[in-house]
Amino acid sequence: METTKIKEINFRNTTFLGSFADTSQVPESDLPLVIIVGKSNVGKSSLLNALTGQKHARVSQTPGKTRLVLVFNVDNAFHLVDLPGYGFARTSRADQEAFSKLTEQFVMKRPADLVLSLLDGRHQPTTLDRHMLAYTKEAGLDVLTVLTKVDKTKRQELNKLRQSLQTTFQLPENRKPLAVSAEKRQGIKELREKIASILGFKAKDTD
Ligand SMILES: Nc1nc2c(ncn2[C@@H]2O[C@H](COP(=O)(O)OP(=O)(O)O)[C@@H](O)[C@H]2O)c(=O)[nH]1
Ligand SMILES: [Mg+2]
Repeated sequence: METTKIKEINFRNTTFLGSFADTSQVPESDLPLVIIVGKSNVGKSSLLNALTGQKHARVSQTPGKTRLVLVFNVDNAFHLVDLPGYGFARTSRADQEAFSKLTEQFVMKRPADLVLSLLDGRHQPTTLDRHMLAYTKEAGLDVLTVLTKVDKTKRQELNKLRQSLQTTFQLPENRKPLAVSAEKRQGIKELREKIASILGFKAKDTD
């Protein structure tokens, strides 16, 4: 009998495919699509860089600046998409709507196989966070919540937040919120493993 070897994704083998104004410009592909959503400044770019071990996405000092969809090819296993953040107070209403349209496109036109919904580990989710979670869930997308910047949160607070998220959004057992710190590289290995396993792969153990 032939043994089938499950592919081990090397997250560090990531290439930048390009930046695009909307989904119609994103190159067609049979690879699964993973999108990162979250409010401006929540740590999307930092997490993407920590996951892939490279300085790909720009970590901005000026939140709300990225308006393009950044697409990465992770080890020819999946496409990882960094979406513009939502809910930055100083962007205009039109900009905010453009952001949410982009997200909508990845829900309606090119449904993502997995949504990494980033939430600030220091606070309760904002109204927009709740909307985003409810929206992606209602659309039937597979959502994994990820709490960011947990180096700034006490363990007890973090556990409370995880528990309340799980109850409020009725997250299944296998979609418990993960806690990460891009800065301290906490939870990065676990997140890689989780993403890989959801897509039917394994994650290669790299730093
Ligand atoms: N303490 C801490 N700060 C972080 C972490 N991740 C990101 N940041 C900071 O949060 C700010 C926004 O990060 P960025 O990745 O640009 O967020 P984005 O707007 O969601 O892409 C930057 O000043 C980062 O240095 C983390 O894990 N811990
Ligand atoms: Mg960013």
